Amino acid sequence: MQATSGALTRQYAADGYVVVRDAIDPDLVGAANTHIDWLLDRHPELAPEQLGHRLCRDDPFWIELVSDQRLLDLAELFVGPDIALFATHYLCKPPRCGKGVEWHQDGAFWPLEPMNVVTLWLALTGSDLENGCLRVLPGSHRSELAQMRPTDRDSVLRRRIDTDVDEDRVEDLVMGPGDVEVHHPNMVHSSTPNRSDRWRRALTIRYIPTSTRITRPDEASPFLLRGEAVTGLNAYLEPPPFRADDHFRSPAGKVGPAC
Ligand SMILES: O=C(O)CCC(=O)C(=O)O
Repeated sequence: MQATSGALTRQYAADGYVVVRDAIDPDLVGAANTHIDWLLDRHPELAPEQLGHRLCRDDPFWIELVSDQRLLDLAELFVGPDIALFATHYLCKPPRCGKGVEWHQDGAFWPLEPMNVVTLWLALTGSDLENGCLRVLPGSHRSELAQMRPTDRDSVLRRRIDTDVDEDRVEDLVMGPGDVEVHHPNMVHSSTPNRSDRWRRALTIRYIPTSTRITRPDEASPFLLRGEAVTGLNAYLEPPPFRADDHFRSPAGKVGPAC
């Protein structure tokens, strides 16, 4: 049985993250995986870890995906009813060579005022320690944003927080496709490289309440997804119209414009 919304927000407040099992159905997970394959074909110049949010600005399927009502209902528990997209990335780790992500707090990178934002991390394959699961430090969201320092590790970020992480307190989040992890911008987290023969794929979605100002709009992909905008605060993009020759069409027909 799914946890109630009260249980989810209580665990988030206590730990800085919470996992919701089977939030998204296998058809939509399958469609997102086919979308990733399509993107990788069209963008051989991009590493699978770096299918970044600028691509979503002209991708109707991607905007439909992050507008899924189940995801927005979850986001609403943490940011309220007026919800905008700030950014979204597919972070995919190929078998054997997929890179890890060093310890960090997301808020250290983001041009948001105030830092009121929530991440939904949607698992699109299984993830475990061998293929590159998320690792989190429960309760670390109560600490301030720490300084970052460069690292010479071959990781997605090439920077890490400049404080020690107590490995004894770390939780490794083993997740199945369709599970969603929700996390706070100050929560310290990382992920392992992929040492397995399997892909590890996930979609990160950063949702803000419309009362959060994006201070450097060129670093964002702002779309109003639910509720009302605050006048004069952020300039939202129009949802891209579907063009059959240019855009991905969901094979399952579950998401995306009708033919
Ligand atoms: O997907 C990963 O491996 C890391 C994701 C992450 O660091 C994030 O969502 O902030």
